[in-house]
Amino acid sequence: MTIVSRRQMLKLLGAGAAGAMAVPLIGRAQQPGNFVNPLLIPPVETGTLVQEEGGLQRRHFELNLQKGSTRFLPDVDTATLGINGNYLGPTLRMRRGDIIDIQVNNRIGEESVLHWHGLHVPPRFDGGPMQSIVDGGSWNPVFDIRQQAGTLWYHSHAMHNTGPQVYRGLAGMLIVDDDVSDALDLPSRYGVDDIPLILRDKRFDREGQFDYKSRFIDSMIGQHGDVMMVNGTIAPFFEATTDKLRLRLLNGSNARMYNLVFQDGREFLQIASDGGLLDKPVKLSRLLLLPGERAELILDLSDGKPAVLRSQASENHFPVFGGAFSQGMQQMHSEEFDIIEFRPKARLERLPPIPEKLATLPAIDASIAVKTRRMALNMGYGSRGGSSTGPGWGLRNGWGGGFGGGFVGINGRAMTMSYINERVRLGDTEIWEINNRTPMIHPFHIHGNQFRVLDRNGEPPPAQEMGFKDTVHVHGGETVRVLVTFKDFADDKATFMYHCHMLEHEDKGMMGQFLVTETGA
Ligand SMILES: [Cu+2]
Repeated sequence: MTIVSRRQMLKLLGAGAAGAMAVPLIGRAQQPGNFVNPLLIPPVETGTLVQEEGGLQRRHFELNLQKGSTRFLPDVDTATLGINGNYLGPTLRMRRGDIIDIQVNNRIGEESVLHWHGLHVPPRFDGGPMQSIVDGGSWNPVFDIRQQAGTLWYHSHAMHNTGPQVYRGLAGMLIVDDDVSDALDLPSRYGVDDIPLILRDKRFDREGQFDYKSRFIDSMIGQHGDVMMVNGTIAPFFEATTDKLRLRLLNGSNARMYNLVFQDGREFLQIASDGGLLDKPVKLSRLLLLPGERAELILDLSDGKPAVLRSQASENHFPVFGGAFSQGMQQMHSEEFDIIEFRPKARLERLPPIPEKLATLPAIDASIAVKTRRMALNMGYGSRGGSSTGPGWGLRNGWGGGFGGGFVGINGRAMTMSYINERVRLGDTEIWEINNRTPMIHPFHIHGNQFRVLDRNGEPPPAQEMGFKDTVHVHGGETVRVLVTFKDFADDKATFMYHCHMLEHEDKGMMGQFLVTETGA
């Protein structure tokens, strides 16, 4: 998958010159594994408190979507987008009970909008494509925080243009705090023992600029890059001063999945999923994280040895078939690469043990569901077999028929702004049955409300999927059922979205919109 060859990249990097950096490329058999750059920690933005009449106070944020340039590679400035900066955005920090107002100013030269991924907010303030902000315009959502502490994020949700904008940098982390999590004695010093990790893969062209979707395969399996970054840092390391680290992982990649392990096979604890703390820590040695998903992990460094986080090959649940699409999928599942090294200092501060009880989550009770709504994920593919050799893509390469028109959708429809796919009654609990009728894995995201996973192909989900989630991965051919309650916010006009979080699929139409109304009609 390497477009810039190693030789070209080294040339670009001025190999031989003093201070030249070896860029570890994904997809190479041997990773250099030399982590040379200190991990950048995004700045925190807590907003400013504004007093209102009646003793209420608001937390006011000002977010500027802007153009910039960033030096990822030595001696090359890459054109990027950022929020209050050149690339990515600050970590927004808010508290349960806060009244939030956010002034979003769009100055990027094209329409955009910010979506608060995982926040339970009214649809008109959710930042879907309906709230699109023209270039030079502003948008001012106001909402209060009604959910438990957790690691969320925010990103562009521009119609047909989310992939390119997020790729260039319109994304950031959003942390919700509350009294329950504060009382737990978890590592919580941001940038010291509580570390944001935004995982993104990039591909550069020969001029050192982002190379987006230059190949047909990029729209099929989604945009994959060959340079791994964390918080915009290539080949990063983090020097730990404590014997435990809380890692807030966000898969902020357009399409790449991570099958996370530590190189030495060490176990770790998962303490939170998308929507916040689990009821108790889950011990794992491997974690699959798809685009849009988050996980909070506890890494134990008390042995004083460095720990390297890497992505391992993952199981492809769909049989191999002929053609370029299948080949791309196999590559997606087989790539292995290093992500970041955690380097313990000689003397480590000892932190208290991780509590055995974390949050008290409501029981998962499917019997209160009033209906089951079916969501079939579709891609037009494979109507004709064929050889994977020969020039070009298309019929002869087995990705023919349906994909000739590039169809990607849900329940046989590609998203259009003028069509409301589903109508839900306020307060109802429903089962959404997500049936993946494609050969590839997709992360399915529902806006507005956190959900619980009921089962995968009829089997109970693993413990780490038993907490609150807003994005769930569904393997090729698999059926996943989730339980979701549509609380608090009805609106006759503004819709919520549901979609695949592989952004190239979302942009092509693997998305739909639903209204929540008082009557459900
Ligand atoms: Cu998808």
